[in-house]
Amino acid sequence: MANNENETKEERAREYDASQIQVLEGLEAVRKRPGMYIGTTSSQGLHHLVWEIVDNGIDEALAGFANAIHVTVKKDNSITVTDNGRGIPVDIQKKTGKPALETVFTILHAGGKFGGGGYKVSGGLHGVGASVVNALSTELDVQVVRDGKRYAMDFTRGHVKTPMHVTETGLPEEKHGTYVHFLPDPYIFQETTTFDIQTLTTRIRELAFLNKGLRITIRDERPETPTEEDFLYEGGIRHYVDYLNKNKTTLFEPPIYVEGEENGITVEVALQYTEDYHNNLLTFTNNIHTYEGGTHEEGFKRALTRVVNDYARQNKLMKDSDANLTGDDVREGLTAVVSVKHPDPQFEGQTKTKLGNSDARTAVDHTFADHFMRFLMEHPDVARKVVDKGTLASKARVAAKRAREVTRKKSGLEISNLPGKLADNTSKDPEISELFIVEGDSAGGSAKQGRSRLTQAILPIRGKILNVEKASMDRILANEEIRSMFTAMGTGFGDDFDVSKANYHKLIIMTDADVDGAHIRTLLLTLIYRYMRPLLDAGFVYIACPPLYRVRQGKFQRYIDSDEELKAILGQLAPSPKPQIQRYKGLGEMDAEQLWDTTMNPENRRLLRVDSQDAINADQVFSMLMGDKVAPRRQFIEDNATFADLDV
Ligand code: TTJ
Repeated sequence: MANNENETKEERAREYDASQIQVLEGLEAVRKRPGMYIGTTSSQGLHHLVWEIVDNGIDEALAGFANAIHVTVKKDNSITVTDNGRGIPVDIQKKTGKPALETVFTILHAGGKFGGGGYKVSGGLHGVGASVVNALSTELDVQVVRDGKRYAMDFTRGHVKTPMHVTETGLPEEKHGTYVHFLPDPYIFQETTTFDIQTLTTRIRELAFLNKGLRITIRDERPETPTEEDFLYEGGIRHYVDYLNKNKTTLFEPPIYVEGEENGITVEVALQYTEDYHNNLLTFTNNIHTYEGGTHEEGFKRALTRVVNDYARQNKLMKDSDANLTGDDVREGLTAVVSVKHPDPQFEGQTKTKLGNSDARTAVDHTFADHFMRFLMEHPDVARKVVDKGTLASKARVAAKRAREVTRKKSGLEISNLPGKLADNTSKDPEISELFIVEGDSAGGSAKQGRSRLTQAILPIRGKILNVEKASMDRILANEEIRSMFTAMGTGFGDDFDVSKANYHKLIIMTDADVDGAHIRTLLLTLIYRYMRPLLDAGFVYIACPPLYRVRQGKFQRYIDSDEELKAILGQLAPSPKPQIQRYKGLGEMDAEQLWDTTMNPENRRLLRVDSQDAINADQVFSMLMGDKVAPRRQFIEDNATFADLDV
């Protein structure tokens, strides 16, 4: 629009031939309903733009023509992505009379059509392409280096600003490649246009793991001294497993790695066992994390269970009369990454992250089973450890089941029999009911007095609860504090866990704002993460934020959360009289009214919602904080002195 201001009406009319109108209608539609194309215009949608562009470079790398991708966040929160591939084609297309390059950035879904035979393997969940990014950016400029020339073109909000031309100035270096620079439109991304370097780095590391031999760098030019990280894994997902297990004690080294192909589906599996009681199984299809699993995951699980049982029976590691090890048994302590590349993936499920193609099930099953059986036969010592681990898990499972049955009968996990220390709220509506888990009996007492009886229930817990990271299920079930949490929530335990039965839609952890409090919070979060995860997924878990200080000056009173804020306030209160500052060391130091005012009253309080989006990081953090390796824990605690905002 803007660039055409000097043209006459007639000229403009002529230009708007049928195809042009289509283009504009297409991109207007994207701007009208961005959610339809990128899911959301939240921070997540903002980051999605980067992946849409990066995916194109990855496709070029997967086709064998590029081996490096560079992502940069510029000072103004714009993004550049470059690859050293062949460069987007620039030839004039017959059908449109326009350069292919222009089409890529202006026609919806154009990306895949330039595959030159190869199929498009990567592609974000929405896989909508560069034109959507263009439509949602106030500025986008692209340069292509190929055939000894450099071509450039730029756009604003999807409209061509400068048509494609050959240029001398710009970005040299590579003999061929593509450079894209874009600035997201704040009109679209009203929540935020600030990129989070952690989010970008985590996904870029993951992409490097998933595409072995591909170098991906991420540079952040916003800080005074720019930061840069470089990811290149020749071993691909083998190194992913190493990375996931870095804080765990493993049963053998290095991870087992399997690669194969069946019916055009590429299959890679890497796995390793640890001394943990949990498993960590990540599956991917075309670089997309399939959170909900699907056929590839089923194929893997089925093959793993079958092979371990077959091996154990063939080698007399099990008695004929023994029951088979279950899937859960053979997955105890397992860390595995399953990555498939499928020419035509069908994504299903609530979040479209469940693979539906049945040929992926057999491809993974066959590829993995053959290789894994051979591996076990060639490594009897490792095989023995795997079978032993499964056998132990099976025994613990049977014991836990018995313990659970006994507990349930005796006293335990029934809603009718609420724990004695619980001060329940009067409303029976879970939607408005909140359960505060409070550190210490004295704070528990204040909380009971100060609360809103209708909506707030209080469950005090004594000090450090059991560390579930180091305990088997039967021990966890025997623990009083933990049992009372499950009983109060009403959700059941283990296989019976049912989030729809939750008595409270807010579970609020309220601990002191000190190191001990942080430790207790971490213990509680570990318990929730390992055994009540659906609560996290449902967004029911919160952390209360008690203040650090209260500042008073005459009638003025304010609760303060951080030292910075305190400084700022004291600066504002500079004229006499001298402000009084009270520092709160623990919740116990606040009386009921203060506790209500500062931490419990929905009108004033601050709650942090805990989400499990980043399950990988959480798994690592918990293994590190709660597991048996001391060095990484010490390091982490040093790095995060108060572990103030443990973001899981
Ligand atoms: C397609 O087939 C002919 C030769 O070029 C192929 C191609 O499109 N290559 C290509 C596209 N390489 N890199 C891109 C690309 C890179 C980025 C960073 C962004 C976009 C939109 C495309």
